[in-house]
Amino acid sequence: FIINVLEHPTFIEGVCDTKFIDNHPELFNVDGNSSSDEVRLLRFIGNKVVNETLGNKREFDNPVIPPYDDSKKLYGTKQILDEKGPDGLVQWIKDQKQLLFTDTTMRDAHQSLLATRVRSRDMIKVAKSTAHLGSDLFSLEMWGGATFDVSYRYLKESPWKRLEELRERIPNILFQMLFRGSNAVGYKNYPDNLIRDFVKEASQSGIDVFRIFDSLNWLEAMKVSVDEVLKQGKVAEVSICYTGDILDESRTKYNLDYYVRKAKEVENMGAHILAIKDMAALLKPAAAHKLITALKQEVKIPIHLHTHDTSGNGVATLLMATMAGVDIVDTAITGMSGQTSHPSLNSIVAAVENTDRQSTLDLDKLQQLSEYWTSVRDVYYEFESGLNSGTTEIYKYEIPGGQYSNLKAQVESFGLGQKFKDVKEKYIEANELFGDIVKVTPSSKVVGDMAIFMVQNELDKENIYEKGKDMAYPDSVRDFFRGMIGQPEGGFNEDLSKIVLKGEKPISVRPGTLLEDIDYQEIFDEYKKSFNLELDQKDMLAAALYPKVFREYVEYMCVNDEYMRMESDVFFHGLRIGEISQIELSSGKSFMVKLVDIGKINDQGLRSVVFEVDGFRREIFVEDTK
Ligand code: 3PY
Ligand code: ZN
Repeated sequence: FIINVLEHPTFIEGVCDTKFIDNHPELFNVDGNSSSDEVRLLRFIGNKVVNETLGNKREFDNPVIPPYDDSKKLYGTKQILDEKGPDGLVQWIKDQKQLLFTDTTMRDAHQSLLATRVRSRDMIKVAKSTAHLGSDLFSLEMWGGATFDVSYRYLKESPWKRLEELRERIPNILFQMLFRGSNAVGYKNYPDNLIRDFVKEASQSGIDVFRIFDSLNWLEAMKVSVDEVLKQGKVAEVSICYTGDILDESRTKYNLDYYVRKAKEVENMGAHILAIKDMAALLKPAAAHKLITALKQEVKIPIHLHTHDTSGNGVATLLMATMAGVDIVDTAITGMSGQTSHPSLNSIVAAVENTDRQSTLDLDKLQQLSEYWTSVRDVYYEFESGLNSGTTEIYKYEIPGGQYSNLKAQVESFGLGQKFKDVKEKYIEANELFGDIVKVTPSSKVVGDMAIFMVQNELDKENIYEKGKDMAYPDSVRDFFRGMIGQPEGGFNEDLSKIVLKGEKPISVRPGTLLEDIDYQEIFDEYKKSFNLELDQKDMLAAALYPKVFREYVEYMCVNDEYMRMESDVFFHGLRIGEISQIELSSGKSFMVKLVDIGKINDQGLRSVVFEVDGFRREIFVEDTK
């Protein structure tokens, strides 16, 4: 008989230490003298097998790690930064005629295609090949955005380890992260000491280029992060989020003048690079040409363009921007490109061949990297969006790609699944009610929550002031009107603010100035007391950013091992009957595991799962929760 570990009284009290399993052998019913890490491993695989695949795991190709010449000395943009500093790097960028490339495969590409689920294992395996075959890349975007949250929440691995392990294997290419300004790598404003300490720790662990944005393009909110990046001697790449359509003369709020004005402000802030962040793929090709042409005339710092390929126009947008003189473009390796991801790196490299913007990247080498990623991607098939083609619907709704699938799930969770189209229409109306705001994490959530609320309560932009005046609005909407997300361009809709806030006074200063500093000692003491763990600075930052997620991660680690070295097909799908896998634990210990048999469900709701571990038969019983 097996007790569910999560229901064990000691566990519920949250007073387990990392030796929980060793102290509670009664929780497991394993024949033979298995060690506790072996038991944990078999339970992990047994659970996948019983509750997810029932032995019907698909066959996957073994991703081929592209070969490289190990004797070749690596030299790249990272050395330029380390030797010449950020200003020297900026000068080097300006001296280049060639178009420079960022590869987003390890961050935004999988955030946009596979719900951010790509594990460190798959990145680390190809890291050395990437260093050699992609040595002429400007940067690798491999951290930040949602990767931090998802690593702890779903992958049960430390994002800090990912950073360190990749850095060790890729010493020559700049590492770039997406930093949400005052929201760091989270969804709300954090105290200034947390922002500064995070930037410091990330710099020391290997991040070189910080792409900083604010979800309302409110530059005030980015000042602390920019200041800290400059202090750390790293590259401050400050973003302006693109919204609207500068080609549409009837839309006067976010027109060319707006972007030029913002770009000049960014330059005056001391940014090294200006990023145009087109997170919702709204920048049409002709608009890109017009925008980049104007910006190149008005600002001296290099320009880095980020767009997505959701509409199918992404390649054209990047090429038009290239013709207008953009310095650096964001792309993803072909196998991880297109649709909600980014335009293909390989395609743009091919497109600029034999032009004055020709790149020194080698297409044959990029092809090998692409084949690796195509095989890896297959293992993550469950996380694919299911879209088979691009869509121009995004121009109408302006919903960022990352939000689209989340919003659909959110709408379904409210039992409004059949009303998704209505919610999308209300998204447009909610945005208008807010005075047309920039929509990206977290401001996009405010608009999404409002759209759902309007559908639920049959509100529209006319009747809301009367019908909606006594209603309680979603937390995110109230936070927005309280000024906790920042100040939108053109201010708030005062009439709407009154009915949402019901007398509460909004703030007009940066929320960070009102928040108390994080007390690290308090976090340290809490984890020491609850788990007998002594957190280091990186862990404390994670605990401060995501108190609940990080605590759950630690609780999970009390009863499970970290499987960063387990192959992803085993991590997600377990084993097929007869399949053998060599599984290495983080401790360095390794087991040869074969799945022999899965038994029928017994009257206690358990199934027996028979393995062979290093040649010895092992049987465990797993609760069938399906
Ligand atoms: C993020 O904030 O994670 C984004 O990718 C926004 O575009
Ligand atoms: Zn993006």
